[in-house]
Amino acid sequence: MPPSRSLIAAAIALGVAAAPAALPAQAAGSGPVLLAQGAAPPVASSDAPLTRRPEELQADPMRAFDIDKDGTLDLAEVKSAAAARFDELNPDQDDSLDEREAAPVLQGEAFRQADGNGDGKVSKAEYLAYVERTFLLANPDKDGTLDRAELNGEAGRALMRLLR
Ligand SMILES: [Ca+2]
Ligand SMILES: [Ca+2]
Ligand SMILES: [Ca+2]
Repeated sequence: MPPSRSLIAAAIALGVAAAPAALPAQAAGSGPVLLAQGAAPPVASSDAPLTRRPEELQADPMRAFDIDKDGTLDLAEVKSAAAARFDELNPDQDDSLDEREAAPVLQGEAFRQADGNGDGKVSKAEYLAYVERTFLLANPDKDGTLDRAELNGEAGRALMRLLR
């Protein structure tokens, strides 16, 4: 199995489950990141998507990325998946993708559109901004979520190619 798929699943699972679990590891006040999580309940939801499998990503991206399981993808869910995909494509962690690194998700004109400042690299912020623009194109009814019909439209399919 390609390691990339398990990375996505792990990143999504971490996003859901890691914050409450991390709290007891350090005393309160030890850092701004943990402080921001201070209001989280001590017990993590039992609904963490630990059973998500790589095949699921291929077969049903809705189920794979729909963290709150409401049957639609909202912008936060899409950006969470996009951030995980970006990290996966950026093993040197220099916060930007050159054209070669970005090739699995952005080619040619799409790469140039995503490269907002035209420096020949796509930063994580630029990638997430491009993902957000694509999300808005895929959501013509402007209700804040993408349903299955919208995901199957042209812009919806383009958006899914940015996430996996
Ligand atoms: Ca959802
Ligand atoms: Ca750039
Ligand atoms: Ca919609």
